[in-house]
Amino acid sequence: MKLDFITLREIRMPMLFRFETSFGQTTDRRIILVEVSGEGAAGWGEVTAGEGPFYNEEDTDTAWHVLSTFVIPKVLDEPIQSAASASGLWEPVRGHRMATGGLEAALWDWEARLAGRSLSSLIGGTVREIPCGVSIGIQSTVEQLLERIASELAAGYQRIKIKIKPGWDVEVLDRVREKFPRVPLMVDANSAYTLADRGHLKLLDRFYLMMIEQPLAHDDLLDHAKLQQYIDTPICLDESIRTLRHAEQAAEIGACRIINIKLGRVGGFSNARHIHDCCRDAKIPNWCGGMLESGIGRAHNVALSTLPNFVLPGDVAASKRYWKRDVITPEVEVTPRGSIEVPDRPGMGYEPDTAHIERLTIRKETFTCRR
Ligand code: OSB
Ligand code: MG
Repeated sequence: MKLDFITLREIRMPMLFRFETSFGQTTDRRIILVEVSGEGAAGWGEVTAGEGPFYNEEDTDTAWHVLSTFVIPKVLDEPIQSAASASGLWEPVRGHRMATGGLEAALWDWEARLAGRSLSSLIGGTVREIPCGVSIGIQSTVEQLLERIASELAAGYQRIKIKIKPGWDVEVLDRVREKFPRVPLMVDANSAYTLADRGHLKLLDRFYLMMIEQPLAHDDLLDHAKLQQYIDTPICLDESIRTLRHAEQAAEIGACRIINIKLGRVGGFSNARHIHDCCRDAKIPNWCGGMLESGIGRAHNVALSTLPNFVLPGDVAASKRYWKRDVITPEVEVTPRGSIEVPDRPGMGYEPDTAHIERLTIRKETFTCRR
């Protein structure tokens, strides 16, 4: 496959709501979009890094720096056999997986378009309609949270995830379960607790949650294994699973019963597939996590969610939950059943709205192949 150029764009997108987690708040996204172009087709990817290094070590500016300085020059210098093998080109780069994952995803979209196939089928996806859940941030009051839950359920979403932190957990869940005793419910702590809180976390067992996501440190496996021994609620790991090795080790020591896979966190589709296969063999169910993506990243999440071990509803929701106007056409829509019908058009199955993207762009750089 012959690339002609790669373009990085930073776009700014104001969110429709403030999203609060145990590690911070987001209202305005700064998103890097990666466009790869050659052989008469273009592919698009999204870097899912946050505005600051609080979910993981990356942020929008580190991703721009690493891509433009170390990764893109290499990719334009060497021939590319396939998207599946492309990550070998930047193998010497340690970490920075959201940066490289955005480029890798663009190469997959490009390859799928060149082959006239859907991205879902190219990665080996089989599911035609994916189940959707929503992630609801920490609210100012419990009443507000209860209202948000009611409106998401009315929109059809199949499960509710609420963010928790010390001081916003047991009492809040008491109120949620009082009002919604039967709703499929889970919580995400984004590493807000330590193993010393195990007695407190044990109190969550009475809410028969589907899972508790990432209760302990972002880079820990061992304490999660100890906690999983102590509580009945299944632990789902998010932040802690960055490589295939982490998934293998988590399975081996029983650090979790569920793993959420995020394309950026693991550095793209190739790594995501390896982790997926490991989880399938270890009988650990997967679901697709979200990073408040624009339509480009959202479209990639839809494709990823079609792999067969993605059996639980993901945090992949409709464009209109996040944005006044998304950067793709059509926008990602959710059925009244709370699902997304997977497009079978070529590539990611949604077209980048380049005119709108251009209006949102605050920085742009094109790197041309000189071979
Ligand atoms: O931990 O899953 C998370 C958003 C930003 C950073 C981390 C997380 C999240 C979400 C939102 O939960 C998921 C979404 O709706 O995109
Ligand atoms: Mg999470």
